[in-house]
Amino acid sequence: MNLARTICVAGALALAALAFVPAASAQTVLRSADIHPDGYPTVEAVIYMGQLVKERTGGRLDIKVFNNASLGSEKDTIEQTRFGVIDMNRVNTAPFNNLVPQTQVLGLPFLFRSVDHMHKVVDGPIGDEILAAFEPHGLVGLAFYDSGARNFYTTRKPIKSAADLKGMKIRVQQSDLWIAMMKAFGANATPMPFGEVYSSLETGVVDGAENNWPSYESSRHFEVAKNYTLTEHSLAPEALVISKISWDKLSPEDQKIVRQAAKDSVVRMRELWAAREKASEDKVRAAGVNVITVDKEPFIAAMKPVYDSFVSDPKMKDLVARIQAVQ
Ligand code: GTR
Repeated sequence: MNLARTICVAGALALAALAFVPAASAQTVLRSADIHPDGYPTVEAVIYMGQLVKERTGGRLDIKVFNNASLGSEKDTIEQTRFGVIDMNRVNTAPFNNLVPQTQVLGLPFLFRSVDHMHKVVDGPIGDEILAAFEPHGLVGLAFYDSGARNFYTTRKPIKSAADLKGMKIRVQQSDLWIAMMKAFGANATPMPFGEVYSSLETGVVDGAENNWPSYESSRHFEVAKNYTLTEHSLAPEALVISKISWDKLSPEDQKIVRQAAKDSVVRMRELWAAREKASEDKVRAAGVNVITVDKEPFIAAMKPVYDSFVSDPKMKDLVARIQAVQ
């Protein structure tokens, strides 16, 4: 543990005492983190979940969303959620990969055949199994939200084939799986928080990044990286979690309400997501982005070493086989 991390953990523990303070009215407000701006589907979905929770508990429990990364980068807020400083968190599954290895399976390149296949997996027993895997790490998994397909975007050289990625510096989320994916493409992975990507693209620290249409649009990355290549290499969904510390303070009845409201918010989120994906695509196309379609086969073939090293133990092999068998 380095010094910065020690200080961060110590600070988190000190602050933990301040979190989850029930107001004088005996109302408990769960603080939920998100890096996205107002109106983004993940933000709206957790606000909606809060309305459900408030109604169903007669106002005893509520959720307040702190979005725009106001509580910090995803990696930092994950730590704070584990320590109970932040009650809830909506983060992509990738930053959880190193902590909760079972989440890696959801980001595996080209694993899901379609969005429908991904929905069937996360909505079924496999989804519940992966949500349960958060618990030994101080978090309770509540739901998975859509995040669409991730595509590459670059500032200068457009990616027109898998070979074009060779030697490029590509920003990835802070996950060993994602670093390995870039390595297998022959690119140099540069892990960094989402908030640093715009300036890194602008100043040439990286040649490109990858994300879905809504994040590419809302972050304004399309202004500085105008080549968007439809590789659709991962459907890694978003995860919604609550701190185990906050969870244990809730009555069993309220835990049930929170869990159900999270599940109910998934339905709303998917509607919002579909609309936003379209709106974001329209917006960036209208802004003149160079949208490139590619032959996906060489991209898929390049991912063999990732499967060889990340799907090597029997448990992971079994999980992948069960996902592939979902019709
Ligand atoms: C977005 C996702 C964020 C974050 C971001 C990133 O699609 O919603 O949670 O993971 O990508 O690339 O850092």
